[in-house]
Amino acid sequence: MKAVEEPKHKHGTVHSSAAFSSPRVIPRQADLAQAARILNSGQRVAMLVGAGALGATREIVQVAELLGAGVAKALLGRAAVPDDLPFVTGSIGLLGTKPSSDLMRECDTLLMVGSSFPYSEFLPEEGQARGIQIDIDPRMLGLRYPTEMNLVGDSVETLQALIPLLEPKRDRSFREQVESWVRDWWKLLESRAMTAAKPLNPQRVFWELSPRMPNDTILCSDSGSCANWFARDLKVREGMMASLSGNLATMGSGVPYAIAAKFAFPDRPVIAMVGDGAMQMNGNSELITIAKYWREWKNPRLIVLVLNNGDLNQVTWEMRAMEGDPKYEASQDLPRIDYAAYAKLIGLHGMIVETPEDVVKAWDVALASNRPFVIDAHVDPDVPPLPPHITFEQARAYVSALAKGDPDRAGIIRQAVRNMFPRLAKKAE
Ligand SMILES: Cc1ncc(C[n+]2csc(CCOP(=O)(O)OP(=O)(O)O)c2C)c(N)n1
Repeated sequence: MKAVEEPKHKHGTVHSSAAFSSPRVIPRQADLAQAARILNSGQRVAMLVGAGALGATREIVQVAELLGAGVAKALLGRAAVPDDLPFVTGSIGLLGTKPSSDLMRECDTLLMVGSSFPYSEFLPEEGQARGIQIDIDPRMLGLRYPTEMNLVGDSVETLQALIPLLEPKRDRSFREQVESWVRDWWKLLESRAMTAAKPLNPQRVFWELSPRMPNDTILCSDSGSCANWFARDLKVREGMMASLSGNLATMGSGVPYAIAAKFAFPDRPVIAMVGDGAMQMNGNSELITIAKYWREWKNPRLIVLVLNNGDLNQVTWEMRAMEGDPKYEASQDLPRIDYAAYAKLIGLHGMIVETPEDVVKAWDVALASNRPFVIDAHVDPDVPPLPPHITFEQARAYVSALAKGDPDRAGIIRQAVRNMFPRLAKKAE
């Protein structure tokens, strides 16, 4: 017997179905063969992978191995391939890495998989590279780069069908070049993270997290300056998940994303990275949501890292770099709040962090906590979220912002000197 009486067919009623079985979408063999010919004839192959490649880790790695390619990642594909592989160049774009930028500048062939990354200045010049794109959504094909081969297909199945057609590249010199860029970049990031700041360098907070994250961690970033450090400094490993508001870049998404992650995966640790502006917008209220539900989660570990810098910092830097405008305190300054005390007030745990030693302790304590934890990190707003290749116009804009009387100019100059000449700065202190 049916539990619910079905409505009778009559004019104005619509009787629909919820049955779904995902289709098998793979390109024609002739198109795969043409794509393989292009990839086989390339000497310097770059891959760019996005959210559509998240389930295709094994296939991406196999293709990269065969082709001696470097792999760059769009932000939403942050977890598509792990960062501990020597040929993974990391994020691309304004929040991206130098090796990703070099990879795109030096390649002669580009294979894009499941990515809608739009910023053309970070993609190869027209005529420089022959392009191939794979996407399950035909509307995305050829939209970002004048690709000569566009394949509609599921990333896993399409790559699996392509792999037998690929010839292993004998000449590994480009791969070696990519790996040396990647090695140098990680060293540079480490030295930037270890640079002193007042009171704390935000890059240090992210740097210390990488080796401490459990294997099944889910990372959720907000859209402030944390997005830079999330994109560059964290070493995402296989099995982790990582996301942020990739298309809209909306503030205030970090804590709600983390709550959603806990409901979807209550047994996995979740870490949200959020600015103080976003906490004041909605993050603090969402802590109340966490306080209401955390006892229902099998694993109570949910950490909210607050980058407490008293500033709407990402936009302060954008105004300096893009408009040449000094910081406008009336709109950029934020009231100081004690986020750790607020967490305790509503029954969570929390800790203020002001020194590098505190950072290590805070991650260890938070990751072992038996309830959600807020790390209130007092970070320096004068640490610049430098783009991978600072352009002449951006450098000129910074200088003109300072010349126009930026209230933070002393701190910015001190921090710039420390970043560029770390040994010299140490001696002077
Ligand atoms: C809803 C929304 N409003 C405004 C912006 C523009 N915006 C991007 S980052 C940012 C400042 C973020 O400040 P905060 O959360 O304190 O992080 P910080 O950059 O200081 O680390 C602003 C205003 C946005 N992306 N989304």
